[in-house]
Amino acid sequence: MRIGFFDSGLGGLTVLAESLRRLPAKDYLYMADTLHVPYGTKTKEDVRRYVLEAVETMVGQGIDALVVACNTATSIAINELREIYSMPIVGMEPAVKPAVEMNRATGKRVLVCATPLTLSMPKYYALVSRVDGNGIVDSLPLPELVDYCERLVFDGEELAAYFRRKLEPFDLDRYGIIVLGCTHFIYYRDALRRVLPESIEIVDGNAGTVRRLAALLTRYGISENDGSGDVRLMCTGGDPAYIRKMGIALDRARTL
Ligand code: DGN
Repeated sequence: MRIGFFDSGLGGLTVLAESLRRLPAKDYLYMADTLHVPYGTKTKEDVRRYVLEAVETMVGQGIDALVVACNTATSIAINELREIYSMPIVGMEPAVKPAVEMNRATGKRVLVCATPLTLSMPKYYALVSRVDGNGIVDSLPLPELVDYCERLVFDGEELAAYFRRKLEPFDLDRYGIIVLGCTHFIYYRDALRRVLPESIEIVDGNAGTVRRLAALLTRYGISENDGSGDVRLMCTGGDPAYIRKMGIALDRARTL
């Protein structure tokens, strides 16, 4: 029984790392759509096509469950994937609901960081209008962060300056939580921590996604312990240099 994880690039490895902690005995196939990364600045139609093609390739390699470890791909293609395939499928969703609930007592605002495409999709509007009755949620697109990640730049002064520039328009004392709504952004918890006031919490949806995966496997009658912990990394285009990069990023993700 093999679980497929899919992302445009290196971001979904942070979700895979969480799954390796929670479900270490499963077998995994991770696919990065290297030929088309980044998704967040492309059109909806193009991303839809890329996702369907990549998942078809993964299914051809043999997977029995799928985690769409990309918020952008989830908002565009998850419904269609569920119509096409009968296997368990889990997607990502920015952790806006828990963030709003956590902030209820303090009256502070929530800042959701994601790709421009995720933040412009009806799925995101629907989520925010469902959970944000008091209008405390603001959004910040950070497309350049995906590029930093794909270049394995996880730290340093250039990055700190980038964060300071992006956060400059916000009065951070009014915020209680920052939501990382893109799987590429999970690598930047520490770097963000260093430029944020200590009182701001940083949350993401990775643990929740893996909890949903485990619950879904149970519902499908699939045991948590029927694999050997094998991890296979693939990418569209099959560039061996990119596969090596994925290995480096996965090692890093496992330390987060
Ligand atoms: N990692 C993806 C996400 O969670 O939205 C998107 C990155 C990208 O391709 N822009």
